Amino acid sequence: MRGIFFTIALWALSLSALAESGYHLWLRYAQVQNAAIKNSYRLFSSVVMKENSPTRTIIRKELERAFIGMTGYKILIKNDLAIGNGIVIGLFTELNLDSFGTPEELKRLGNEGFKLKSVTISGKTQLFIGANTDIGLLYGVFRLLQIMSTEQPLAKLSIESKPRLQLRMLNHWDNLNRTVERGYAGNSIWNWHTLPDYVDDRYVDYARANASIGINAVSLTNVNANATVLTTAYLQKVKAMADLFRPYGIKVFLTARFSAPIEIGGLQTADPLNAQVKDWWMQKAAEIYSQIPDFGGFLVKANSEGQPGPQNYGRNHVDGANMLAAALQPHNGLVIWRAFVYSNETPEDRYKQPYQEFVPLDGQFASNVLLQVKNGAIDFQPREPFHPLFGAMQKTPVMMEFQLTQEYLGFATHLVYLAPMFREVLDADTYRPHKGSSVARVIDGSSFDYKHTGMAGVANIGSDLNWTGHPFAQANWYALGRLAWNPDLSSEIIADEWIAQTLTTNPQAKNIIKRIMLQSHENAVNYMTPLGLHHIMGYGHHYGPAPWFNKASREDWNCTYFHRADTTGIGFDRTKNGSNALSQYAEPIQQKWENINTIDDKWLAWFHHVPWHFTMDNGQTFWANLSHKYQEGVNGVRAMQQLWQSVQQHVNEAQFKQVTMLLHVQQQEAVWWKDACLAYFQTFSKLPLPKGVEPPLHTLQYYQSLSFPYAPGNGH
Ligand code: BDP
Repeated sequence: MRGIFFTIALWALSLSALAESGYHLWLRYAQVQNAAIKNSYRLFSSVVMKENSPTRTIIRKELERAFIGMTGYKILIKNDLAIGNGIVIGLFTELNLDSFGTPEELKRLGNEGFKLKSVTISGKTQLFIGANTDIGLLYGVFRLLQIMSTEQPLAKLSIESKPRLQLRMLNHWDNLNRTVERGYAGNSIWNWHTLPDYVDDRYVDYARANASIGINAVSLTNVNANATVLTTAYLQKVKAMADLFRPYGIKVFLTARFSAPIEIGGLQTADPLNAQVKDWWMQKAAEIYSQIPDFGGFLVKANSEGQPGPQNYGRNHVDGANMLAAALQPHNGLVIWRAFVYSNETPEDRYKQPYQEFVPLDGQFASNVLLQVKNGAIDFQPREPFHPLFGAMQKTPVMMEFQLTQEYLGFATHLVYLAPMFREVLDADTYRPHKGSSVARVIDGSSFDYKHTGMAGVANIGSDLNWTGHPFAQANWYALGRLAWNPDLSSEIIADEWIAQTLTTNPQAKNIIKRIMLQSHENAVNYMTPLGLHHIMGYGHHYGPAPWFNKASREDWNCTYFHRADTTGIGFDRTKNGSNALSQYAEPIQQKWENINTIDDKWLAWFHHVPWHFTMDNGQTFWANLSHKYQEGVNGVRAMQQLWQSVQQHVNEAQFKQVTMLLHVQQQEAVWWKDACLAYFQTFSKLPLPKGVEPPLHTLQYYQSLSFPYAPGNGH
């Protein structure tokens, strides 16, 4: 008896420990705090739905779990509601509700859209959830649960929603040996060794989390690809995952190593124009689709950073992409070709290379090819101007690649909410084809009528109990899904939703946490790379500051290549007098950014070699402004620490403690960044630190002597 009691107690303890760990993400379904709202939810615990598909079983289970968690009530599945309160779930054809809209209007909601509508008859409220497909219903139900976990009333709902982008995708950079390139949250969650027979429950929770925010595509493997995943044995493993993800509306993609025909196919070449190579890919595609009929397609990094590609055979990106596209086309598969290419053989500003490479090829790609473009032209920097390829490819669908894993933003130890950064990029006006054509309009297909649209986030997920290492990094995964669904959503709304579902519904605490989140990105930019500085982090691992670094095997991997500090000033001249990367942007942008007096401060050192004594709008020199920005970054983190202390009673103990410790680390690292960068740049400016800027704690030599051979994320 005592034994049983002990076991139950342990079980209860481990359950609550799991609840406190962040494992449940934004699907925590915590007890509703507002008593009136909670009571009103109980009225909706009768549900009418035919359970005739795996997706509907998922819906029923999710509703059960959520209702128990939020109201303590178990839902009752009924055949009809007569005139009682409750929820009615069904395809539009099943519901046959006139007030939903005309057949044409409903059709326009597509395969993934849904409607939520409350109808009150004789004092009883019925909430209808309708869609054209079961996946639409799943999305509708998740929206309902989001509304409930943010404690809003259900009686007057009238919501219609459909995704603006077709592909809403996570790109895992996970290796088959379970290391994760640029992963800071443990190992890969994919246990390739035990698949396909052992399918970890965690994959289910992963699929639930993705479906709840509309993510419908995942690429499982690193873009620095390993051909082994395309072997028959591994395809069995991929199939097990695809089968699991299917009823959640999630398609699986794989990264295709361009040299796979040689490595696993026994051919002498991977030349895309070679008949045997073409045939090999045709057969491979057929094999994949025989196992996974809805396989999404291939994500390809070619001829970039040592990855093989068509250029190894004197062919171009079109030759490579179209060869794969031809193999996938009979099965409706897609090729997602990455535009992150640069070569050090070309003595050209790295900024300019992707545009130079791809713009001449516009119009030549097959109709099932998308070009995946990083938000900026260099590489996921803390803040980067939008990539000039957005708006420049009118005939080739361009999709967005954001990085959720914080490779350049403090790993998983810094609290950096990325939605404001994503917004800044999405809102940027490309002026192509005309003013008002924001990056969001380009990627949602409205500027150039793209056939395919999408947004991908490089995942920040690992085997850590809370998935993302930093509890707040979950918000970046969440934001990616929400913005891919609706690229116009504000950072504030996304933060509101996430906080209420994940941390607390207390209004004051929510506001404080939101303040922390909304200022966090600006703070990080300030203490790392203010006023347009970029790529001055540690070599290889990218941990911490190393602006002095100049020993890389290629010039454009050196920090000194990017900041170019000398006694006259600092920054990369990309104007007409310099590399002229600005010429790749539309005329109005060129004009504004070409002039050091009209360019936004935040882009200064991206495009100008700014004299140390240059007078800025506030009347102070660039050096003084730079120094103050670094200090502002540090002060900002200290402010976040204080704000966090004030919410202690409203968040769970374990996460409170975790974030407190992480903010402490962040504060110390912010000081390190400020001190190391200012100490180093001062050797060029030869100017004193202005008043209000704390002097460095150590000498420059000390910062230069630090080394981190085991910094995480190198993926080896
Ligand atoms: C860089 C990363 C590298 C990736 C590369 C990519 O440092 O690990 O392989 O991006 O996107 O930022 O391919």
